[in-house]
Amino acid sequence: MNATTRLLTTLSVSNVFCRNIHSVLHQELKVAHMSEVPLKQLLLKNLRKSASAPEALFSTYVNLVDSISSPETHQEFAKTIMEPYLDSCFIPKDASPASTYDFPTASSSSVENSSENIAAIFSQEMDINRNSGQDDSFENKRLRDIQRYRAMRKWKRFGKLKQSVDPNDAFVLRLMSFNILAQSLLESHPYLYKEHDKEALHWKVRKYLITQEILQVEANVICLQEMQEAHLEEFLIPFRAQGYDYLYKKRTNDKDDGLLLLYRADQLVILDHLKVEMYQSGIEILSRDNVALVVKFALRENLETQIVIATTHLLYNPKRSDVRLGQTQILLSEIERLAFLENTMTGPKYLPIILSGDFNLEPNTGVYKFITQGQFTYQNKGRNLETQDYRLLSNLLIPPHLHVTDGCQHFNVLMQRLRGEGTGEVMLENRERGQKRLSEDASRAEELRVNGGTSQCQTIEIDDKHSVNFSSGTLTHPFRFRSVYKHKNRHGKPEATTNQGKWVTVDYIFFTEVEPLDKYSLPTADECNDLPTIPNYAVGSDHLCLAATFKVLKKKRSSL
Ligand code: KL2
Repeated sequence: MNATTRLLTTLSVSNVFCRNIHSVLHQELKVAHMSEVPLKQLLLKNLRKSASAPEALFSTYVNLVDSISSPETHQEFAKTIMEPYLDSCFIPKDASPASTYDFPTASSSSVENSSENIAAIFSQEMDINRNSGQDDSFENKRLRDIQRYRAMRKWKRFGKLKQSVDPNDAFVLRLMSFNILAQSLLESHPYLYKEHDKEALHWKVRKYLITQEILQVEANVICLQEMQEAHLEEFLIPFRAQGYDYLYKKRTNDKDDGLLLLYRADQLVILDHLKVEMYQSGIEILSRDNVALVVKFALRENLETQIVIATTHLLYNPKRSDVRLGQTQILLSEIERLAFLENTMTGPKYLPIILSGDFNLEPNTGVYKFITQGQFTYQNKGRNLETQDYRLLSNLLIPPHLHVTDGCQHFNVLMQRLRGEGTGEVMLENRERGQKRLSEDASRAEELRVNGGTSQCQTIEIDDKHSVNFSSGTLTHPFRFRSVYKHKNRHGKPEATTNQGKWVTVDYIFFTEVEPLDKYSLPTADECNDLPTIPNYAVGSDHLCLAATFKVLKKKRSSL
């Protein structure tokens, strides 16, 4: 294990770091000298992201060390004054995990061996009953944690009666959503994992637990967030073997993780898909690297039966709910163009939609209300989308030159749909598709209709029945999303999907036009507090997974 890896996987390092801040500063300057990385920008970026200055400094240090890839530099680094006290945070090289965890066949300290042993332990399906009543060893405690976790995650039916589904009438679709915690993110925020079992943080151990839990749920569609690109190929192996195919979309720019959507290729066919980038150059509110996948599926056995499934991982920064709102507006406008079926007397008709992922926002906050109620006024709210008395948002959220209306529709798509005019081209840039925003000439033609340069509210009539708004201060969307989870148990205790200082819900499965049959129930925050902080030996990520089963009505084949 080289010095960098050791540094990054150290859990108590930030405590040590705080005690040795002078050495770190000295070291940071030394490493900065060896690196091409602009120290000031990096530090500023980390200050923005971190909860405290020491954490920012430590992240900067880690980033710097990580940026230096030559073995000589690592050697140089290994010789430095950091080493003695970093070493003290690690299991010594020759220490066997057997001494700590007493794995049945553990004989070496390699992670590979540890994970194989863990696999062996898990596959024996918990010797816990045999062991209980004997010594209260660490091993027994761990097995009890696994059992307690499993007891928390029962499948619960919607409604009292068991629904029977006639396969001639409906398809049973099970969807899972899971933020699996990219190892790179775990390693770049080591101060978050001080209290954890070190061994449970190795990617091999976490990958095993994550894969086991996903496969055991037997979903037809699996939406994963924080899939590290470098881990993708090895991660796919068991899923490929089970007949899953996939789409992957990395977050933009320098991020190395993204969204992985796996689907059962023997049951579902992809008719169309969008790899959505929220990043739009030169626009502050859309300057983050978050992405989404929007996929139009058909049943392989009945191609007329279609559904749109989308997943995303929105910005983390707890203070910038305005950014998450702008990102949601982009995402919903992309879902809108893929899910659109037809205009009817009562309004547009859409395919069934399931939208899932890590939205980094809590129930009943601004963006949640927008998604579930279809309307939200941001004007005169603070950046957290709550009322506050300074730095109020104006009527302008995302700029009109993107041609995304306040109703979450692409203006050009609407013009083509309703008037048969224009190219129907979307004005979002997309680096993966090499799609720039429309050239000046093309956009000038569009500007005749939408004044992209103004921040004034604009209303544009498309035909005698349809008009659209830009920068009105209020967003709407045409979908009636419901959440699978109600975020509280029957006693009113809040459920949780992750721990952000406290246990909270930030992951969701929203749906329209399908009938939920059952869900993989979530524990309450209080119940989560009874388990060792995740990731642990029962849960491989810092989020809990969500899953639900839906009844998708089959289209009757039109008889000739
Ligand atoms: O909460 V998350 O964790 O949905 O699992 O999504 C983000 C955060 C992820 C991608 O940005 O990285 C995590 N403190 C804690 N966690 C952070 C921080 C931070 N300062 N920055 C990013 N993440």
